[in-house]
Amino acid sequence: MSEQRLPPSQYLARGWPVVHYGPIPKDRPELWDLRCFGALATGEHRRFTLEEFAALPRSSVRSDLHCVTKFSLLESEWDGVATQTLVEEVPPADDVTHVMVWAEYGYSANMSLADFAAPASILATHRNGEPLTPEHGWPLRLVVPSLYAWKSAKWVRAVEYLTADRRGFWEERGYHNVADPWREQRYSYQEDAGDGPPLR
Ligand SMILES: Nc1nc2c(c(=O)[nH]1)N[C@H]1C(S)=C(S)[C@@H](COP(=O)(O)O)O[C@H]1N2
Ligand SMILES: [Mo]
Repeated sequence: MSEQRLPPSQYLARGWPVVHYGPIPKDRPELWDLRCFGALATGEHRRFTLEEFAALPRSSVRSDLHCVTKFSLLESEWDGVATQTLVEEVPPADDVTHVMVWAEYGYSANMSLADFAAPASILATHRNGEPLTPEHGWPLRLVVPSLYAWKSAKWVRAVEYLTADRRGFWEERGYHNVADPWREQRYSYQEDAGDGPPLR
């Protein structure tokens, strides 16, 4: 059962490992906001306070996280705001192809708009009924199960709509621009033409 949900070379995590680069941000709800910028249909930026974000329609999905270091966390129940809901609330311009998700301290991850807004993708506040803990991304983290988990940014603060793809934090530092775990797209040297913008 679970075996079929494990992409090649992945193993089942014991518990829920904590993986990130840099410090865990302080929880400062009064300063928190989520910004949407870049190529919006309206041409105007949008900003949600914690309260405004909490008023958006909520969803729940069951999905997996696959870390490029080879552990996978299977079948979590994530609650939050579906990325589809955000995209409906804040429509991108017609020529948007990708998004850059921004987190605290300048962490970023790029992905296609299709992966970002896929039905299984969610901006999560809870896992298995429990609020996220600070080390897992409280107050808001992305979960995009179709891509390696470095794309599932914790401590999300902004979503930028892009009309051309641009590399995020790890995608500039040797990791694969697309990062499909089922195709083991781990490193940038595996990229084919068209998988991403040129590396500098
Ligand atoms: N802001 C931020 N988000 C991040 C990371 C990070 O370094 N910074 N690491 C990513 C990586 S590599 C993984 S595997 C997952 C791990 O999520 P977890 O700690 O909740 O298991 O978070 C991702 N999100
Ligand atoms: Mo990871």
